[in-house]
Amino acid sequence: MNMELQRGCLALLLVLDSVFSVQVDDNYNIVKKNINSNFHDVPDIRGKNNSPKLSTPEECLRNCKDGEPPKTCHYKFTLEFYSILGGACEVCTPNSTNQITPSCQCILADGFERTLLSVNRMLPGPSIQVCENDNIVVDVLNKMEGAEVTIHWHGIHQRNTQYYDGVPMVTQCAIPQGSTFRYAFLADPVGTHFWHAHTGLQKMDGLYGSLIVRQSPKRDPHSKLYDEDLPEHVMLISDWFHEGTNEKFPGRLIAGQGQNPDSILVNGKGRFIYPDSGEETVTPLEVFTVTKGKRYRFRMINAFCSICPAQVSIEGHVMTIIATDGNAVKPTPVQTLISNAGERYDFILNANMSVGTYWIQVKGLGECSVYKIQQLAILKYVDGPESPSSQPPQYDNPLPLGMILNPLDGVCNGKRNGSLCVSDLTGLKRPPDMFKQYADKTIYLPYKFYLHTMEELFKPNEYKAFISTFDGLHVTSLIDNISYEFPSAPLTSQYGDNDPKTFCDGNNIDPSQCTDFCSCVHKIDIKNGEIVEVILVDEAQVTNLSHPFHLHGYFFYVLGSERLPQERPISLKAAIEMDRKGLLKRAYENNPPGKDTLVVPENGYIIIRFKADNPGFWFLHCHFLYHITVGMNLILQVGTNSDLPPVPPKFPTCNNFRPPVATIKLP
Ligand SMILES: *[C@@H]1O[C@H](CO)[C@@H](O)[C@H](O)[C@H]1NC(C)=O
Ligand SMILES: *[C@@H]1O[C@H](CO)[C@@H](O)[C@H](O)[C@H]1NC(C)=O
Ligand SMILES: *[C@@H]1O[C@H](CO)[C@@H](O)[C@H](O)[C@H]1NC(C)=O
Ligand SMILES: *[C@@H]1O[C@H](CO)[C@@H](O)[C@H](O)[C@H]1NC(C)=O
Ligand SMILES: *[C@@H]1O[C@H](CO)[C@@H](O)[C@H](O)[C@H]1NC(C)=O
Ligand SMILES: [Cu+2]
Repeated sequence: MNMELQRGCLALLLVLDSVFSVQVDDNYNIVKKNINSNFHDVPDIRGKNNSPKLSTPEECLRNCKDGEPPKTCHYKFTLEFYSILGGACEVCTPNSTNQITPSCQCILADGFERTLLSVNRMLPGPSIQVCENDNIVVDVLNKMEGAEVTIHWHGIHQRNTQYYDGVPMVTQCAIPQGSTFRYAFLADPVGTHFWHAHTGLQKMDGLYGSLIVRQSPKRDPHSKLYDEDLPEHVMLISDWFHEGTNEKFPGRLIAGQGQNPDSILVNGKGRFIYPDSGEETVTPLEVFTVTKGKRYRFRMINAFCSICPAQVSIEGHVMTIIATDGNAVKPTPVQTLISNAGERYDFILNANMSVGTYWIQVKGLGECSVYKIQQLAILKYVDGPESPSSQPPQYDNPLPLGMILNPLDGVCNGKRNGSLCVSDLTGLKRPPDMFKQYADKTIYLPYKFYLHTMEELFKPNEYKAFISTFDGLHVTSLIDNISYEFPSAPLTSQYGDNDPKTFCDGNNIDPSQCTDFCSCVHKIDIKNGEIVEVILVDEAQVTNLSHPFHLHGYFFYVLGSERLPQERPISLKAAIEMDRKGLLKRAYENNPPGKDTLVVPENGYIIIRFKADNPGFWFLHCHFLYHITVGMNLILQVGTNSDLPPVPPKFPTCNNFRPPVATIKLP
């Protein structure tokens, strides 16, 4: 059978039975299961002797071919408290990051000694690099003293594997110390994704890594635009403290206020200049090697956690954007790429300059401008010198800006030359129904900070979550006047074990339950299959602070995005009024790319749509870590539990334990 035909049949099968998925049998052969089977019926692939057959990175990292059977890519993540510049650095110096089991367990980061959380004693953690529709299995062993954890696979839609989305108390109980939780899901959709802890502040202490899903050249609309798509050209950028994240939570008032980072890392590497002495650490910078005359696909992942946007530029080179969050876009050249926590951008770098070595500058913007936080990396041509001949770019004397993607002020195409926004990018797919005039359901979601007075916050018997900001303000995040609370039992697997009174929906609230501040399990119900429009409205209006929102389980499409002038503060009421008058502009004719993470401009709004065809409990939240901790989250419930595949056998359970006191019989 020819490949095209085979693919057609497969597609048909997929349509006919929605729970079709690719499975492995006892001998690690791929078997196709159909109706009513699902991922969880896989026999324990550890086999009888319980010793896992793990994949090396190379087995699954390959040139993806059409018609090739999917592989099972099975990895083990061991999570620990660990040390930067620890004893391992007396044994060896790390030289490669694309490993599951590092040959050297020394982590250098930016040369500043601290404790971190590590996966397999690496920073970033192991990179997962697979082909479309491979079967990813990850055994997460929690060896962190006194800590629980879940891992979210950011960008993976978890269709039919809703139990593995990694949101604590929404899709699973957190993994307790000493225990292993086996995640298993299909590598879908394709694209540049990443994985990270979704519990507490652990992500920023080191629990993150890349997750790359490639496709065959035939299925990649841009394959002719580049010669190489190599694992060493994944560029994961992250912000970094020189102390544990808990030191900044809820936040100090006298020394080291706020939650702004000390440093930035590029693939876990960098240097640090001590502000007082001007001395610089001597750790290696990340080096991206290219050969003159070739075109390379780079895959940039913004794994920042703080509120700082990140600005990337490469000396003398253009970045031609070809995809974002896994969605191909019309190739768009830019010189400066600004992104926010959780976003990914793929770009082509044409190594057509003279053989040499060039600077890559990664600047932290927004609050990071106060301490001028930046990091450098190197683009080295084969046969070029070890370091660039030019002076390293400084924070205040950066590489030339040229065309900017995502300028901070949100002023883009048409209104000003020299900058583009996501809404100016052109997607290559136009999903049907998405751009019809009226969505089936519209949800307005204003969000803001609730500013506490000390008297009101520190009352006996009240324990409201809060963070203290840089300015010493004590705030809690509210979406639609609600600060998100955890359910007591995970909704995918133990919905009925929750007290229904703990749920609330800001769009449909019982006034006796909530007025101007309330905290509850914020959950909005959506019918399976509806086209849903969400209008996020920035009532927070903190100068130069724009919040990136991430939706699990879906791509969404941006119909509108606008920042209002300072003298016209936006509010829910103003947005509804504008919409009534037709002033919330929806660009029906545009063809925006699908995204899963996008920033809402300060004092502005975004209008996003998605087709709710993936049942489940999906988190929608600000991707700033400290905002998550104070409730800038909610759950979109699509369909009901009966629309989900069966709960995996022996899936871990948890809940409150509160037997009536009168029934307790002490011995
Ligand atoms: C990296 O280090 C390991 C051992 O520490 C060594 O075997 C390997 O050859 C090194 N690789 C490179 C590319 O230098
Ligand atoms: C190098 O490639 C870029 C991007 O394709 C292009 O804009 C630029 O003109 C090329 N430069 C030279 C010197 O050929
Ligand atoms: C952008 O540049 C073009 C060509 O130089 C010019 O015609 C146009 O007026 C400029 N637009 C703005 C908003 O400055
Ligand atoms: C939200 O709180 C504000 C005061 O902070 C109040 O004016 C408004 O009515 C509240 N909205 C709802 C839906 O309760
Ligand atoms: C906001 O950002 C702009 C541009 O980066 C900067 O000029 C301005 O000083 C910032 N304002 C505040 C209050 O930080
Ligand atoms: Cu936020």
